[in-house]
Amino acid sequence: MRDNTVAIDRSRVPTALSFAPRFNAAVPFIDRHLVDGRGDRPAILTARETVTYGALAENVNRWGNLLLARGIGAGERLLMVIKDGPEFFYLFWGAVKAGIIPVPVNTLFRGDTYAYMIEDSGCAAVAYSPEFSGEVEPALSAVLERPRVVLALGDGSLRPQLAAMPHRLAPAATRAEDDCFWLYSSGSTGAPKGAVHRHRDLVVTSQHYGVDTLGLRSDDICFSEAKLFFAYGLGNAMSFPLWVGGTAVLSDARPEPEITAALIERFRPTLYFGVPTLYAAHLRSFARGRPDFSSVRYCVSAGEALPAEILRRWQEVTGKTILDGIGSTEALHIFISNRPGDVKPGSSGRVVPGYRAWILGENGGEAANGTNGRLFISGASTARCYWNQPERSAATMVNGWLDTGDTYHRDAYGYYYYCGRSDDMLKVGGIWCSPFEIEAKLVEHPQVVEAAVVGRTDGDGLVKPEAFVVLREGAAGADAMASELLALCRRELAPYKYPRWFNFVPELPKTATGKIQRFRLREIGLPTGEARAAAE
Ligand code: 3UK
Repeated sequence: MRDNTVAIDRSRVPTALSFAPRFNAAVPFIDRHLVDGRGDRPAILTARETVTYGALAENVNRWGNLLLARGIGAGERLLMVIKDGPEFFYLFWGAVKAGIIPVPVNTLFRGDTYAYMIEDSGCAAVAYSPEFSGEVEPALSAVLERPRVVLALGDGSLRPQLAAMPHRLAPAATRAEDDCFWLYSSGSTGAPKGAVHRHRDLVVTSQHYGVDTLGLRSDDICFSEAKLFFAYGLGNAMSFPLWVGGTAVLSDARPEPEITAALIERFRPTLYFGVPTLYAAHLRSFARGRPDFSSVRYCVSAGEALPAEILRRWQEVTGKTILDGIGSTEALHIFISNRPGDVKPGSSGRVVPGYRAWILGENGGEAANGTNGRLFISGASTARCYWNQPERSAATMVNGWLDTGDTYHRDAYGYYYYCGRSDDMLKVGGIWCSPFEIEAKLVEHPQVVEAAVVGRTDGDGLVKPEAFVVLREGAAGADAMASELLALCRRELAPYKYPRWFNFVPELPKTATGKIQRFRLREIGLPTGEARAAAE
């Protein structure tokens, strides 16, 4: 095999992939399209510009050269707090091509989380979009060791430097197994963990899920409401379209039904990627006018379970189906999924080619069909480890299997059914939300003695945080306290993490050893006669 090629063996099922001894992912995802004569085709569409594959490749080279010229070495990390747009692609692929490790992070985080990530990753460089300077700049001042290079995008100061950079760049001599990029994943306790992904992981997800499962083609236009910093969005709107020579629609606007509708009507995507909370929001907005979804071939949902009722209503109103699939940051993308012509409402679907799934039962062996257990998966896209976390890596990545932390059962036909998490973590709008983080924020209020947060299902069948709070004697009334606590959470936590309901209770249910029994709060709900206030 020549350098930098991927061979796809279709004579075997599931599809087998093999890589040349030297392999840099920027070659098949970016440079290959020029060799294939696709230089004039659109790679990216935004409200402001169209970027062709030719322009993309040139910009990737200039940005990669800029990173090298600033002294960032191969294997060093570049933390990216970057909004969705062409620059995200240029930085990500410029780094990858130069052998530098891009670490795109959630742009909704607060300064303290960025400070943690700068220190944890030991990144040599931080790049950020101007919108996030209010959180990133204080983080840069707070860290023990300031990264050597700081790239503030957006003020135009980089433009002359970029223009002066060579428009050619030889790909760093990496292997398919080498570290390529990281994505941070949140856990139930403690700080986020950097999941270390390899060059090959992007190929595996794009081929096995993008092509073999979704049937992606070069005339597809992909629009993802999940942003690029999520593993879900990174595949949907970057690696998948780039793998097939298709087109990505990028927008830095908030994911809101009216804004999305306008983008869909303007760019006419053929694949639409959302999360259940957004499908529910769209359905509500249809009362005010229905967008034209006629260009869309398939809608995809992930991040949290898609309630069968939302799928049913969506099919009824739009005539389009939604393919629900479960993925994770550690697996990089979706490994169990419904597929075109094979949709089982209320199920996550069947195992994606290239992956294996295994449900650990209570007896320590494989769970029988219909019996709940803990879902493990294996496949060639799973993270090598968590950065600097040997214990947590060993606990999660076991003999080539990844512990998803999800409770699942499967039926006799191979369909998998989600039955909740095996820890206390919540998925809110498809994004991780730790109850402990919200509790810690609530107890910062001087009138709060203690607090517990659990997930409660709303009218759409989707989980949102609910708080149970014990107040000091003499504290203000329930409504006043609810609005104060709500303001505190909205001000100091990521925007989706505030409790939607507050319950004020005289005490929290605890075990003999003093541990809060969250399961009892979930099961019994609000003890009668206690004060309750809705935050919305
Ligand atoms: C939950 C689901 C039920 C589940 C992701 C697609 O969500 C993604 O990654 P995260 O690391 O979270 C992983 C966890 O989220 N989950 C995701 N999808 C579903 N639960 N049904 C679903 N369809 O708890 C899982 O362990 O944020 C999704 C592609 C890439 C991703 N990273």
